[in-house]
Amino acid sequence: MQLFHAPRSCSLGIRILLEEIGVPHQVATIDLSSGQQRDAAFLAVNPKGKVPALLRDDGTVLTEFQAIALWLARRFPEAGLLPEDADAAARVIEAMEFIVGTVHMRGFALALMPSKFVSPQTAQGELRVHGMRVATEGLHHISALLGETTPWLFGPRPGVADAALFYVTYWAKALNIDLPSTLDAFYDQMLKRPSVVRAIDASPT
Ligand SMILES: N[C@@H](CCC(=O)N[C@@H](CS)C(=O)NCC(=O)O)C(=O)O
Repeated sequence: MQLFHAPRSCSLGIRILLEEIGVPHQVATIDLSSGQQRDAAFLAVNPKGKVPALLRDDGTVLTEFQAIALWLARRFPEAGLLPEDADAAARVIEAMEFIVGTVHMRGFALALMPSKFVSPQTAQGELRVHGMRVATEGLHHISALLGETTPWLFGPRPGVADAALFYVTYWAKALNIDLPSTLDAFYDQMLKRPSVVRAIDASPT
C-alpha cells in the first residue's frame, strides 16, 4: 500500500493507523505549500486534489479520512481499531465524523485558510474567529468523551476516532489553544506511542 500524505495535515491520522496496524506500506509525500496536490501526477491519483489518499494492493485508490479509516479497521480487524459490535462501532464513527466533519472542516479549515472561502480582509478575519470558536468548542465537546480509566476515546487502546482526535489536537497545540486536561492527557499519551513517534518523525518537516 502507499499513503499519499502531507506532513502536519489530516493524513497524519491515517499514517498513525497504518503504524498501529504494523502493515508494510510506502509513503508518498505531497507538498501542499507548493501546490503539489494540484499537479497532474497527483490528480491522477486523487482528482479531488486532497490527502489522505490510499493506494491499495489491488491498485484502487481510497480517499476521505473516514472511509480509509473504516476500511483499514475492517481489513485488519486484529489491530482492534473499531469494535465489531454495530452499536459500539456507530459511537466510534459518530465521534470520528464530528472530529473530521466539524472540528476540522468547519473549524480549523476556516480558521487557518479563510482566504479559500472569502476575499475581503474583514470577512476573512470574521471567518477566522468563527472557525477558531467552532474548533475550540468542538475539542471541549469531544474531550467529554475521553475515558476516566484510559486516556482514549473508546476502549483499551486508540482506534480510528483517536487517530482523528490526535491530528486536530496537534493543530490546536501548534496554535496554543487552551485544552481541557483530559485532552492534554490524551495528547501526551499518544505522543508516547511508538506508532505516533514513527508517524511524526518519519514526516519531513
Ligand atoms: N474530506 C477530506 C478532507 C481532506 C483535506 O481537506 N485534506 C487537506 C489536508 S488536511 C488537503 O489535502 N488540502 C489540500 C487542498 O485543499 O488544496 C477527508 O476527510 O479526507
